[in-house]
Amino acid sequence: APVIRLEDYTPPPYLVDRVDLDVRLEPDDARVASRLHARPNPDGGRGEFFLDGEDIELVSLELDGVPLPRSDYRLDDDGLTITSPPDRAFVLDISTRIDPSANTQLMGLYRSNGVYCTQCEAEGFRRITFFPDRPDVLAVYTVRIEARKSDAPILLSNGNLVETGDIPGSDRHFAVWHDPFPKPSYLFALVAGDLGHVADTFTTASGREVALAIYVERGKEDRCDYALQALKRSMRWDEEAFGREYDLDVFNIVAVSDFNMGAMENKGLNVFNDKYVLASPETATDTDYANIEAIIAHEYFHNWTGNRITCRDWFQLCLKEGLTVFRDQEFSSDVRSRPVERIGDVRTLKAHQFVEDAGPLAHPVRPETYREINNFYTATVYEKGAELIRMLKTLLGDGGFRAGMDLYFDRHDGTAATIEDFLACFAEATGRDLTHFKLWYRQAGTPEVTATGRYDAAAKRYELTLEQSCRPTPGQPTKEPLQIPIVFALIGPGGEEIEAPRTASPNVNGNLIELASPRETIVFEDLPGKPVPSLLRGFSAPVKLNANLSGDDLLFVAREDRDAFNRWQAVQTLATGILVDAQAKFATGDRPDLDPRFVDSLRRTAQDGDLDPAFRAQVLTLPSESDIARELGRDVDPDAIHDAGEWLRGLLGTRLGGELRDIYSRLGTNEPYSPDAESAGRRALRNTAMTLLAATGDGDGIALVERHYRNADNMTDRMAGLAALTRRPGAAADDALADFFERYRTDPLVLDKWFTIQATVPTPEALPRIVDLTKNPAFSLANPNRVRALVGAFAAGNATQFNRPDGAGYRFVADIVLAVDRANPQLAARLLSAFRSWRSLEPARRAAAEAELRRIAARDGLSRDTTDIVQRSLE
Ligand code: DPP
Ligand code: ZN
Repeated sequence: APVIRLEDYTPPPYLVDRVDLDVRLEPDDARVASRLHARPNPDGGRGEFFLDGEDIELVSLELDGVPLPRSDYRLDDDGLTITSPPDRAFVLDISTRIDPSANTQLMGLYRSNGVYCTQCEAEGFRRITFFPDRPDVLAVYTVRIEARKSDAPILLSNGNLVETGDIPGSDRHFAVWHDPFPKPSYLFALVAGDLGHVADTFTTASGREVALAIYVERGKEDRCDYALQALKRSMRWDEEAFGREYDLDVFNIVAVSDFNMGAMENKGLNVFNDKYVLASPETATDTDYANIEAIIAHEYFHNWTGNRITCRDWFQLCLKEGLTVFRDQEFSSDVRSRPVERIGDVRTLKAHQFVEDAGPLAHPVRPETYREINNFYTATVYEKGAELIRMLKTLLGDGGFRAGMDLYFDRHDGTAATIEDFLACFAEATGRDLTHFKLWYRQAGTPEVTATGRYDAAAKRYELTLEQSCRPTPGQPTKEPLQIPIVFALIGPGGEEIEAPRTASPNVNGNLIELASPRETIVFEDLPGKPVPSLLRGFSAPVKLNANLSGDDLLFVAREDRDAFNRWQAVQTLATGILVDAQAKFATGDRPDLDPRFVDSLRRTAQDGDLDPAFRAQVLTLPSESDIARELGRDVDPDAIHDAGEWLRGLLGTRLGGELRDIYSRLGTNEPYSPDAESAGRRALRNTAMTLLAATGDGDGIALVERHYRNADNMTDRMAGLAALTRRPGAAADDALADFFERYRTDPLVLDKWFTIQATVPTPEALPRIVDLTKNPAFSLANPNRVRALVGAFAAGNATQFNRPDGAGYRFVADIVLAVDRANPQLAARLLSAFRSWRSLEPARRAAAEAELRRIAARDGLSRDTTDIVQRSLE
């Protein structure tokens, strides 16, 4: 596949102002008549008019009502070229035939459980009709859908419904939808089928009433309420936090069971993976509820950041995604607990984005080349993209940030914009020069910041030296220093914050240090005593900080810092140090020991009733195996890391046994389940306590977990119990798994949890069992959720077994990648990216992983998606 380069961007030679679609649906024969009102682009070059088209059959083609002679166009695998279009406005009538049932890629128009639906981002519209399928061609769409009433009583598309009717003398009917807002083709959507729905209304700040509905497969209507309420909260929040109102008369959401992504923000018709809509206390965990709320919000927020203002080209993907992730994170922080959200977001960032940045798939937030855009819906574009917006806000302040956003909405509404356009709004609104900041978009890799402090007691002076560096990433051997906002405080010996410490440094502004050079020393004067620095508060920049704090200082920060994030971070840093040492000992057969002061620190947090239970749960949750692997960075031995984690959890379960039992019994409740953040926080703390008690492996702990599983009256508790029981294979685990299957055997989304639990059992029994599960009738390689629940969870969440020393884990995942690739390349490529850390493994595993990557690379007929990932992984 050719490399596509940002620097090669040219404006489209022809624009399309209006698209009239007429879609007639049959399960394996859909006819699409498309009328394009096109004209030469005054800002574009002249010449041929290229319309993308893929896997579709051209039935007829007319220009201004006259069939176009064969000599006036070319047809090839990529699309249709009109060789000499008129030099004035013209109308193209294109009719095509497609087979929705044969579409296993889940891009374009396909059928999912008997429901017709579409997915057009990034390049799916070309699988429906011939069109200049690029985001800088914005058109107003009118869509007529026709289908058999029995097959598809519900007919939906973007915008507002303008007409419905029956086709006389047949069992067919139609609906016409009109979307007045110009949009790129990737935001087109159509859904048709026999769907149930729930409805509500929302009145906007200016008093307009919007009809809301969520459509689902029949029988699932009673699981939509939480999503519907979350939608209303999102709509209100965007008015309050960003001054953005909804703009159509209707807002529809559809949940389908076969979907490559989480959800899709099509204008007025969001299409969701059912996993991120459907919830009831019996079927969804607290985490599911939180994800539903965040993703409903995310897709809704795209209405302004993505739809009203879209991207000029796919290199600008972060323009909508990073910004919209930032917006959904802020929403969740406002409706839940801000520090707990931040901790969760940072955990996610480090677990996915830092790992991506450290391996062969590293790329800038705004990539400058790609071969397959589907492979750039990444943690870097999304999560690091959101961190860049957060830094911008930190640097400009709340007022400056809001002024820049207002200018952006004002100036670019209705257009396809770039990162340059976006940053120019903030520069203009605040008078700040953002030239240096822009490097964050161009330079890949996780910067490392090292801090060294020196206190001169006689002079009452504290010198803080900050250094930054960044390792090479593919295509970027040398790195330039970045502008890094470090929110900080100096904490005095009694735990008090030293207000506005005196410094002559021009790079300190209140509680913010702006580090812009490779090395900077900041001198603080007139201090009351030796301070402990609290740096990178709230994780103010996506960097790896080495604060060089002693164990005593970290314990002090864990206890005294007013910044909750840094209290949590101090405990994580201590735990990471303990686990890194312990895994080295386990690797050589030694026994580690544990500093009792660390245990005391956790005990204090566990018992502190003034703290939010959700926060206490976060503090008691140790760094994951992948956190430790990332910390080590090379010659990783996943078994040693696992042993270290088991040892530490078991020891904490024993040493904190009394406190944990106390938490467990005190937080038990007879109240009916409620998914709100506070109730969820109490369950999180109680389940964390239970998990630590189970880790001791003693009879009492196991008995407690068995009771916990059996008595659970909601999915959060039941899953926590099942997860704890299945860590150790045996009769108790098998009984619980059999019980769980019987309870939920008819519910695919819940069975996904059952697949995932078994995929992540950290013992050698896991792999043969997973191979067996691929033959279970409830499993299907055709359904992305099933594949991710079993194979994806194994590859990404079972470090010891995926990385089995005999290479069998790699072989299994590679086999599945190859089996899935022909039918669904996006899914295959996504699974394959689980190999991205292969170079950091110890030599034997490294060789075994490489052999599987090479086996995939050698396969004929590999998709572009998978070829791109495998080649970059091996480079
Ligand atoms: N649907 C995906 C998202 O919302 C891609 N736009 O992030
Ligand atoms: Zn998005």
